Amino acid sequence: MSNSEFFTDVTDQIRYEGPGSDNPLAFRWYDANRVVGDKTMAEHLRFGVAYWHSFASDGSDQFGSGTWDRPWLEAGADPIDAARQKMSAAFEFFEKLGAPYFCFHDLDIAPEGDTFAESCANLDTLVEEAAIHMERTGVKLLWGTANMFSRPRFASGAATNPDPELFARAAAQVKHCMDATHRLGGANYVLWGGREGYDTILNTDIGRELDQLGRFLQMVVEYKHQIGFEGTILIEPKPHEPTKHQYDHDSQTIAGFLRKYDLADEVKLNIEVNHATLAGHDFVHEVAVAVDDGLLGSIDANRGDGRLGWDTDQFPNSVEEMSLAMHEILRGGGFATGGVNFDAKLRRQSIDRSDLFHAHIGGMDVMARALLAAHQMLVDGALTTARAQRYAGWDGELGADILEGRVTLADLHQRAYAGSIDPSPRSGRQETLENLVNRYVERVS
Ligand code: XLS
Ligand code: NI
Ligand code: NI
Repeated sequence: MSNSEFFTDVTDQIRYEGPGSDNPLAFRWYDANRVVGDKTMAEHLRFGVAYWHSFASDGSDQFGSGTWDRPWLEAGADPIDAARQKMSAAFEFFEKLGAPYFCFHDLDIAPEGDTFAESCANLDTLVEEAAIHMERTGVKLLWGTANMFSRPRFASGAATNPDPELFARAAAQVKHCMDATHRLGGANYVLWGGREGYDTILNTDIGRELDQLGRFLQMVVEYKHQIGFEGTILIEPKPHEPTKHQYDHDSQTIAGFLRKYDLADEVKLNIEVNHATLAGHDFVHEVAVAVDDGLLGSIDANRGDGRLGWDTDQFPNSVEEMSLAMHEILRGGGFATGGVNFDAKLRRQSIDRSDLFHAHIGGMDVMARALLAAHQMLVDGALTTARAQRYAGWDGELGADILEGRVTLADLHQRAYAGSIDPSPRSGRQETLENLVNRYVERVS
């Protein structure tokens, strides 16, 4: 272990001790090398720590200033020195946690300069620093992304801005951030359209804005091929917040958008739990839609709060919720370039540096346990067999005749009229299946 400068309460790497352990600084379920099916837990889950909430934030909210103990964020330091300190702290954390990946926004790792050129130079400096840390620790990059929502210039959006000068500025920033991600061997590049939407329809031309967004994404894909970046381009759905309406509303909306702009073979989704909640969906719905449409890329594992209507980004703690999502992910063949990142933040009152460890250990254990339950459900066909039986008729003659266009409305009318159709209903067995899922969640070991 290299210099233990910041997280002195954690002296060693977090280890797996098993479900019987009472050690709060040990994994009870995440056993990186345990084989589940055809891969290890580490290979299935591909955990990534999100730089911004964990290292670039200080616990401030709309009503109050920072509360967390983060010496690398203290005011007054030279911005590049401070960014280097922050990076040392981050890599110390990744290494002690045993996280194989991290992910970042450009502005999380490097300070903005007075000009765009200066910002680029700052990013380049910190990217080279990151490359050294990555080499030393073996930690890899799950994805990079550009922050095009915090600064005043992007108040009216980036790609969907009414002014093409702002589109150009955003394009330049994404180009540079893609270069950085490529340089660091990133497995994916993410676009979350934080302000790609609108606050009021009174001043908004939706048709134009969607065409702009489509062209922006085409440029991103073209550039990816130009530089030979082999990672996946991912869009992260979110229905609103910060804008009132965001175009990347949910998985199904993005699927339609990608087809309209001829991007469906090039772009996949980074699906976040809390964003599904905001869209009025269960997380498993968002994942299942993506899996069935061949669009699953990666996930941001967090959760909302049932009483609060905003993106609270808490660390995941429901094994049941995550088991259902992992079941769909495994059904689709698991992650390819994607993984599980914790786009999750501590509560404002969790002020100790070591709270970051407890949060990630808990989240990783929840995901590991969910993986075990999901894998067993899939192996046993607990849900897939029930589904197959429920739709079995569609594999028969009538189903095939309908789907393959061999019968018309009038033909079906004639068959029903002649009494050769059996429309008697069958149970959907929801409660039986809920009990079954609960048994898998209870019994993992
Ligand atoms: C915000 C988003 C953001 C993205 C990356 O709600 O979740 O954190 O994951 O820009
Ligand atoms: Ni979010
Ligand atoms: Ni996110």
